[in-house]
Amino acid sequence: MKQQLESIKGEAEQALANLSSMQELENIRIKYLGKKGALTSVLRGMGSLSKEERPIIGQMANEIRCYLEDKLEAAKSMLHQKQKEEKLKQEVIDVTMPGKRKSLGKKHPLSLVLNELEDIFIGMGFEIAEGPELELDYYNFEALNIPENHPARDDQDTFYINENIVLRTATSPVQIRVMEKSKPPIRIISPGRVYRSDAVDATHSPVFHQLEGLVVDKNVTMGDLKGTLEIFAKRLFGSQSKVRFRPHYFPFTEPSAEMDVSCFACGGSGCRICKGEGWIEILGSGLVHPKVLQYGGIDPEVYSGFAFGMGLERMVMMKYGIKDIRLFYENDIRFLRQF
Ligand code: 2U9
Repeated sequence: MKQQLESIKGEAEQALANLSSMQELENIRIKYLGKKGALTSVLRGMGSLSKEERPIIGQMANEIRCYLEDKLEAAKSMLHQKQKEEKLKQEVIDVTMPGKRKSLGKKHPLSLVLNELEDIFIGMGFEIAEGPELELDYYNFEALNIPENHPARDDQDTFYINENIVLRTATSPVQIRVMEKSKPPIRIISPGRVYRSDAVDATHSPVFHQLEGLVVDKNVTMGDLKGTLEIFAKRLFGSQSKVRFRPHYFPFTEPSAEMDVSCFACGGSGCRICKGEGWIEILGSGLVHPKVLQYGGIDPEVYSGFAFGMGLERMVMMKYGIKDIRLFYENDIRFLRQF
Protein backbone atom coordinates (compact mmCIF):
# COMPACT_ATOMS: atom_id res chain seq x y z
CA MET A 1 0.00 0.00 0.00
CA LYS A 2 2.93 2.22 0.73
CA GLN A 3 4.14 1.57 -2.76
CA GLN A 4 0.71 2.31 -4.18
CA LEU A 5 0.71 5.66 -2.36
CA GLU A 6 4.22 6.47 -3.56
CA SER A 7 3.28 5.76 -7.16
CA ILE A 8 0.11 7.89 -6.90
CA LYS A 9 2.30 10.75 -5.68
CA GLY A 10 4.82 10.21 -8.47
CA GLU A 11 2.16 9.96 -11.22
CA ALA A 12 0.36 13.07 -10.00
CA GLU A 13 3.62 15.03 -9.86
CA GLN A 14 4.41 13.93 -13.39
CA ALA A 15 0.99 14.99 -14.67
CA LEU A 16 1.25 18.39 -12.97
CA ALA A 17 4.67 18.99 -14.53
CA ASN A 18 3.21 18.70 -18.08
CA LEU A 19 0.14 20.82 -17.35
CA SER A 20 -1.14 23.29 -19.94
CA SER A 21 -4.79 24.16 -19.12
CA MET A 22 -7.20 24.71 -16.22
CA GLN A 23 -9.31 21.81 -17.50
CA GLU A 24 -6.33 19.46 -17.28
CA LEU A 25 -5.65 20.69 -13.75
CA GLU A 26 -9.22 19.92 -12.74
CA ASN A 27 -9.00 16.48 -14.34
CA ILE A 28 -5.86 15.72 -12.32
CA ARG A 29 -7.54 16.87 -9.10
CA ILE A 30 -10.52 14.58 -9.75
CA LYS A 31 -8.34 11.66 -10.80
CA TYR A 32 -6.10 11.70 -7.70
CA LEU A 33 -7.89 13.60 -4.94
CA GLY A 34 -11.59 13.33 -5.95
CA LYS A 35 -14.25 11.30 -4.12
CA LYS A 36 -13.70 8.42 -6.49
CA GLY A 37 -10.04 9.27 -6.99
CA ALA A 38 -6.95 7.10 -6.60
CA LEU A 39 -6.09 8.28 -3.07
CA THR A 40 -9.61 7.71 -1.75
CA SER A 41 -9.73 4.19 -3.14
CA VAL A 42 -6.44 3.37 -1.38
CA LEU A 43 -7.86 4.69 1.90
CA ARG A 44 -10.99 2.57 1.39
CA GLY A 45 -8.81 -0.53 1.25
CA MET A 46 -7.29 0.23 4.68
CA GLY A 47 -9.77 -2.16 6.35
CA SER A 48 -7.53 -5.07 5.33
CA LEU A 49 -4.49 -3.63 7.17
CA SER A 50 -3.31 -4.60 10.62
CA LYS A 51 -3.85 -2.27 13.63
CA GLU A 52 -0.17 -1.28 13.58
CA GLU A 53 -0.02 -0.52 9.88
CA ARG A 54 -3.29 1.47 9.69
CA PRO A 55 -2.11 4.73 11.38
CA ILE A 56 1.18 4.69 9.47
CA ILE A 57 -0.56 4.32 6.10
CA GLY A 58 -3.27 6.80 7.19
CA GLN A 59 -0.67 9.42 8.08
CA MET A 60 1.21 8.83 4.85
CA ALA A 61 -1.96 9.15 2.78
CA ASN A 62 -2.81 12.43 4.53
CA GLU A 63 0.68 13.79 3.96
CA ILE A 64 0.45 12.92 0.26
CA ARG A 65 -3.00 14.55 0.05
CA CYS A 66 -1.66 17.78 1.64
CA TYR A 67 1.43 17.68 -0.56
CA LEU A 68 -0.63 17.23 -3.76
CA GLU A 69 -3.13 19.90 -2.73
CA ASP A 70 -0.27 22.38 -2.33
CA LYS A 71 1.15 21.34 -5.70
CA LEU A 72 -2.27 21.79 -7.36
CA GLU A 73 -2.64 25.23 -5.81
CA ALA A 74 0.82 26.24 -7.00
CA ALA A 75 0.10 24.91 -10.51
CA LYS A 76 -3.16 26.84 -10.54
CA SER A 77 -1.53 30.19 -9.78
CA MET A 78 1.21 29.45 -12.30
CA LEU A 79 -1.45 28.82 -14.96
CA HIS A 80 -3.29 32.05 -14.00
CA GLN A 81 -0.11 34.03 -14.34
CA LYS A 82 0.64 32.43 -17.73
CA GLN A 83 -2.86 33.23 -19.03
CA LYS A 84 -2.58 36.83 -17.85
CA GLU A 85 0.74 37.25 -19.63
CA GLU A 86 -0.74 35.78 -22.86
CA LYS A 87 -3.68 38.19 -22.66
CA LEU A 88 -1.45 41.21 -22.11
CA LYS A 89 0.68 40.18 -25.09
CA GLN A 90 -2.42 39.99 -27.32
CA GLU A 91 -3.90 43.27 -26.12
CA VAL A 92 -0.98 45.53 -26.84
CA ILE A 93 -2.21 49.04 -27.73
CA ASP A 94 -0.27 51.04 -30.25
CA VAL A 95 -0.64 54.56 -28.89
CA THR A 96 1.06 55.95 -31.99
CA MET A 97 -1.77 54.77 -34.32
CA PRO A 98 -3.66 57.68 -35.91
CA GLY A 99 -7.19 58.16 -34.46
CA LYS A 100 -10.46 57.65 -36.35
CA ARG A 101 -12.09 61.02 -37.05
CA LYS A 102 -15.83 61.07 -36.24
CA SER A 103 -17.72 62.59 -39.16
CA LEU A 104 -20.25 65.01 -37.71
CA GLY A 105 -23.37 65.96 -39.67
CA LYS A 106 -24.63 69.51 -40.14
CA LYS A 107 -27.93 71.18 -39.48
CA HIS A 108 -30.36 71.26 -42.41
CA PRO A 109 -30.83 74.81 -43.77
CA LEU A 110 -34.54 74.65 -42.79
CA SER A 111 -33.51 73.86 -39.19
CA LEU A 112 -30.86 76.60 -39.21
CA VAL A 113 -33.35 79.31 -40.16
CA LEU A 114 -36.13 77.86 -38.00
CA ASN A 115 -33.80 77.98 -34.96
CA GLU A 116 -32.97 81.58 -35.80
CA LEU A 117 -36.67 82.53 -36.06
CA GLU A 118 -37.46 80.70 -32.82
CA ASP A 119 -34.64 82.52 -31.00
CA ILE A 120 -35.96 85.89 -32.16
CA PHE A 121 -39.52 85.19 -30.97
CA ILE A 122 -38.42 83.52 -27.73
CA GLY A 123 -36.40 86.71 -27.10
CA MET A 124 -39.67 88.65 -27.36
CA GLY A 125 -41.44 86.45 -24.80
CA PHE A 126 -43.11 83.92 -27.11
CA GLU A 127 -43.37 80.21 -26.32
CA ILE A 128 -43.27 77.36 -28.84
CA ALA A 129 -46.47 75.33 -29.31
CA GLU A 130 -46.81 72.11 -31.26
CA GLY A 131 -49.75 69.97 -32.31
CA PRO A 132 -50.86 67.04 -34.49
CA GLU A 133 -50.23 66.90 -38.23
CA LEU A 134 -53.36 64.79 -38.68
CA GLU A 135 -56.03 67.26 -37.72
CA LEU A 136 -59.78 67.40 -37.33
CA ASP A 137 -61.55 69.28 -40.09
CA TYR A 138 -63.07 71.37 -37.26
CA TYR A 139 -59.69 72.75 -36.07
CA ASN A 140 -58.20 73.07 -39.54
CA PHE A 141 -61.12 74.97 -41.11
CA GLU A 142 -64.29 75.57 -39.11
CA ALA A 143 -62.67 77.12 -36.00
CA LEU A 144 -60.64 79.38 -38.31
CA ASN A 145 -63.78 80.81 -39.87
CA ILE A 146 -63.19 79.02 -43.15
CA PRO A 147 -66.73 78.18 -44.27
CA GLU A 148 -67.96 74.87 -45.72
CA ASN A 149 -67.86 76.07 -49.35
CA HIS A 150 -64.47 77.86 -49.11
CA PRO A 151 -62.07 76.94 -51.94
CA ALA A 152 -59.30 76.11 -49.40
CA ARG A 153 -61.40 73.10 -48.31
CA ASP A 154 -61.43 71.77 -51.85
CA ASP A 155 -60.20 68.20 -52.31
CA GLN A 156 -57.72 69.61 -54.77
CA ASP A 157 -55.96 71.68 -52.09
CA THR A 158 -56.35 69.45 -49.04
CA PHE A 159 -55.37 65.85 -48.33
CA TYR A 160 -58.48 64.33 -46.76
CA ILE A 161 -58.00 61.16 -44.69
CA ASN A 162 -61.77 60.83 -44.25
CA GLU A 163 -64.71 63.23 -43.97
CA ASN A 164 -63.53 64.63 -40.62
CA ILE A 165 -59.76 64.25 -40.69
CA VAL A 166 -57.22 66.08 -42.87
CA LEU A 167 -53.46 66.50 -43.06
CA ARG A 168 -53.25 70.01 -41.61
CA THR A 169 -52.93 72.71 -44.27
CA ALA A 170 -51.48 75.22 -41.79
CA THR A 171 -50.27 75.24 -38.17
CA SER A 172 -53.18 77.55 -37.17
CA PRO A 173 -55.15 74.63 -35.58
CA VAL A 174 -52.37 74.35 -32.97
CA GLN A 175 -53.23 77.89 -31.88
CA ILE A 176 -56.95 77.17 -31.56
CA ARG A 177 -56.02 74.22 -29.34
CA VAL A 178 -53.80 76.47 -27.19
CA MET A 179 -56.59 79.08 -26.87
CA GLU A 180 -59.02 76.36 -25.76
CA LYS A 181 -56.61 75.18 -23.06
CA SER A 182 -55.18 78.42 -21.69
CA LYS A 183 -56.15 81.91 -20.57
CA PRO A 184 -54.70 85.14 -22.03
CA PRO A 185 -52.11 86.56 -22.11
CA ILE A 186 -51.08 84.12 -24.88
CA ARG A 187 -47.85 84.58 -26.82
CA ILE A 188 -46.99 81.57 -28.96
CA ILE A 189 -45.36 80.58 -32.19
CA SER A 190 -46.24 77.29 -33.85
CA PRO A 191 -43.67 76.00 -36.31
CA GLY A 192 -44.25 72.75 -38.15
CA ARG A 193 -44.88 70.64 -41.20
CA VAL A 194 -48.01 71.32 -43.27
CA TYR A 195 -49.56 69.65 -46.32
CA ARG A 196 -51.24 70.92 -49.45
CA SER A 197 -52.23 68.97 -52.52
CA ASP A 198 -49.98 71.01 -54.82
CA ALA A 199 -48.11 69.76 -57.87
CA VAL A 200 -44.35 69.77 -57.33
CA ASP A 201 -42.34 72.46 -59.09
CA ALA A 202 -39.44 74.79 -58.23
CA THR A 203 -41.52 76.77 -55.71
CA HIS A 204 -44.25 74.30 -54.64
CA SER A 205 -44.15 71.14 -52.57
CA PRO A 206 -47.07 69.14 -51.12
CA VAL A 207 -45.20 69.07 -47.80
CA PHE A 208 -43.63 72.25 -46.49
CA HIS A 209 -43.11 74.14 -43.22
CA GLN A 210 -44.75 77.14 -41.67
CA LEU A 211 -44.17 79.30 -38.70
CA GLU A 212 -47.26 81.01 -37.36
CA GLY A 213 -47.66 83.23 -34.32
CA LEU A 214 -50.48 84.35 -32.06
CA VAL A 215 -50.75 87.01 -29.36
CA VAL A 216 -53.95 87.39 -27.32
CA ASP A 217 -54.38 89.85 -24.46
CA LYS A 218 -56.45 92.85 -23.41
CA ASN A 219 -56.14 95.86 -25.76
CA VAL A 220 -53.97 94.22 -28.43
CA THR A 221 -53.98 96.48 -31.48
CA MET A 222 -52.69 96.73 -35.05
CA GLY A 223 -49.90 98.86 -33.51
CA ASP A 224 -48.71 95.86 -31.46
CA LEU A 225 -48.78 93.70 -34.57
CA LYS A 226 -46.76 96.20 -36.61
CA GLY A 227 -44.24 96.88 -33.82
CA THR A 228 -43.63 93.19 -33.09
CA LEU A 229 -43.24 92.18 -36.72
CA GLU A 230 -40.98 95.16 -37.50
CA ILE A 231 -38.62 94.17 -34.68
CA PHE A 232 -38.71 90.59 -35.97
CA ALA A 233 -37.79 91.72 -39.53
CA LYS A 234 -34.95 93.96 -38.31
CA ARG A 235 -33.49 91.15 -36.18
CA LEU A 236 -33.66 88.68 -39.08
CA PHE A 237 -32.62 90.87 -42.02
CA GLY A 238 -30.57 93.58 -40.24
CA SER A 239 -31.40 96.86 -38.49
CA GLN A 240 -31.30 98.85 -41.75
CA SER A 241 -34.35 96.92 -43.02
CA LYS A 242 -37.69 98.68 -43.47
CA VAL A 243 -41.12 97.10 -43.47
CA ARG A 244 -44.43 98.01 -45.07
CA PHE A 245 -47.93 96.59 -44.66
CA ARG A 246 -50.42 96.14 -47.52
CA PRO A 247 -54.10 95.41 -46.87
CA HIS A 248 -55.12 91.83 -47.64
CA TYR A 249 -57.91 89.37 -46.89
CA PHE A 250 -57.80 86.22 -44.72
CA PRO A 251 -60.94 84.60 -43.28
CA PHE A 252 -59.31 84.23 -39.81
CA THR A 253 -58.08 87.82 -39.36
CA GLU A 254 -59.77 91.20 -39.70
CA PRO A 255 -58.25 93.56 -40.68
CA SER A 256 -55.53 91.61 -42.49
CA ALA A 257 -52.26 92.70 -44.04
CA GLU A 258 -49.25 91.30 -45.82
CA MET A 259 -45.85 92.51 -44.71
CA ASP A 260 -43.00 93.30 -47.09
CA VAL A 261 -39.40 93.89 -46.07
CA SER A 262 -37.05 96.17 -48.01
CA CYS A 263 -34.90 94.02 -50.30
CA PHE A 264 -31.90 92.77 -48.29
CA ALA A 265 -29.90 92.38 -51.53
CA CYS A 266 -30.23 95.91 -53.00
CA GLY A 267 -31.52 97.82 -49.97
CA GLY A 268 -34.67 98.94 -51.83
CA SER A 269 -33.38 100.32 -55.11
CA GLY A 270 -34.55 97.33 -57.12
CA CYS A 271 -32.64 94.27 -58.31
CA ARG A 272 -33.02 90.74 -59.67
CA ILE A 273 -33.88 89.29 -56.26
CA CYS A 274 -36.80 91.67 -55.58
CA LYS A 275 -37.71 91.75 -59.31
CA GLY A 276 -37.09 95.48 -59.43
CA GLU A 277 -39.66 96.15 -56.67
CA GLY A 278 -37.30 97.08 -53.83
CA TRP A 279 -39.61 95.04 -51.50
CA ILE A 280 -40.01 91.36 -50.73
CA GLU A 281 -43.21 89.84 -49.31
CA ILE A 282 -42.42 87.76 -46.23
CA LEU A 283 -45.58 87.10 -44.26
CA GLY A 284 -49.33 87.48 -43.80
CA SER A 285 -50.90 88.88 -40.64
CA GLY A 286 -53.92 90.50 -39.04
CA LEU A 287 -56.02 90.98 -35.93
CA VAL A 288 -57.64 87.69 -34.96
CA HIS A 289 -61.26 87.57 -36.20
CA PRO A 290 -63.70 87.84 -33.24
CA LYS A 291 -65.39 84.62 -34.38
CA VAL A 292 -62.03 82.80 -34.23
CA LEU A 293 -61.42 84.05 -30.67
CA GLN A 294 -64.88 82.76 -29.79
CA TYR A 295 -64.12 79.34 -31.31
CA GLY A 296 -61.04 79.28 -29.05
CA GLY A 297 -63.21 79.97 -25.99
CA ILE A 298 -62.01 83.57 -25.60
CA ASP A 299 -64.44 86.48 -25.18
CA PRO A 300 -63.84 88.97 -28.05
CA GLU A 301 -65.51 91.70 -25.98
CA VAL A 302 -62.70 91.45 -23.41
CA TYR A 303 -59.71 90.31 -25.43
CA SER A 304 -58.18 90.96 -28.82
CA GLY A 305 -55.21 89.46 -30.60
CA PHE A 306 -52.97 89.42 -33.62
CA ALA A 307 -51.67 86.56 -35.70
CA PHE A 308 -49.18 86.04 -38.48
CA GLY A 309 -47.94 83.26 -40.71
CA MET A 310 -44.99 82.64 -42.96
CA GLY A 311 -43.66 79.83 -45.14
CA LEU A 312 -40.31 78.60 -43.85
CA GLU A 313 -39.02 77.30 -47.20
CA ARG A 314 -39.65 80.69 -48.80
CA MET A 315 -37.66 82.45 -46.08
CA VAL A 316 -34.73 80.04 -46.41
CA MET A 317 -34.77 80.27 -50.22
CA MET A 318 -34.57 84.06 -49.96
CA LYS A 319 -31.85 84.04 -47.34
CA TYR A 320 -29.52 81.68 -49.20
CA GLY A 321 -30.59 82.38 -52.79
CA ILE A 322 -31.91 78.82 -53.28
CA LYS A 323 -33.79 78.53 -56.58
CA ASP A 324 -35.53 75.17 -56.23
CA ILE A 325 -37.60 74.01 -53.22
CA ARG A 326 -36.99 70.34 -54.14
CA LEU A 327 -33.36 70.65 -53.00
CA PHE A 328 -34.58 70.77 -49.37
CA TYR A 329 -35.99 67.26 -49.49
CA GLU A 330 -33.53 65.38 -51.70
CA ASN A 331 -30.82 65.01 -49.04
CA ASP A 332 -28.06 65.52 -51.58
CA ILE A 333 -24.95 65.87 -49.45
CA ARG A 334 -23.42 68.35 -51.94
CA PHE A 335 -26.36 70.71 -51.28
CA LEU A 336 -26.51 70.18 -47.52
CA ARG A 337 -22.76 70.71 -47.03
CA GLN A 338 -23.04 74.34 -48.13
CA PHE A 339 -24.79 75.74 -45.05
C1 2U9 B 1 -55.38 81.71 -35.34
C2 2U9 B 1 -55.83 82.89 -35.88
C3 2U9 B 1 -55.20 83.43 -36.96
C4 2U9 B 1 -52.32 82.94 -39.09
C5 2U9 B 1 -52.01 83.71 -40.31
C6 2U9 B 1 -51.29 84.16 -42.34
C7 2U9 B 1 -51.87 85.33 -42.03
C8 2U9 B 1 -50.63 83.86 -43.66
C9 2U9 B 1 -49.51 82.25 -45.03
C10 2U9 B 1 -48.10 82.65 -45.16
C11 2U9 B 1 -47.47 81.87 -46.25
C12 2U9 B 1 -49.51 80.78 -45.12
O1 2U9 B 1 -47.37 79.42 -45.63
S1 2U9 B 1 -48.23 80.33 -46.20
O2 2U9 B 1 -48.82 80.02 -47.45
N1 2U9 B 1 -50.12 82.67 -43.80
O3 2U9 B 1 -50.57 84.70 -44.51
N2 2U9 B 1 -51.38 83.21 -41.38
S2 2U9 B 1 -52.47 85.25 -40.50
O4 2U9 B 1 -53.51 83.39 -38.57
C13 2U9 B 1 -54.11 82.82 -37.52
C14 2U9 B 1 -53.65 81.65 -36.98
C15 2U9 B 1 -54.28 81.11 -35.89
C16 2U9 B 1 -56.08 81.09 -34.18
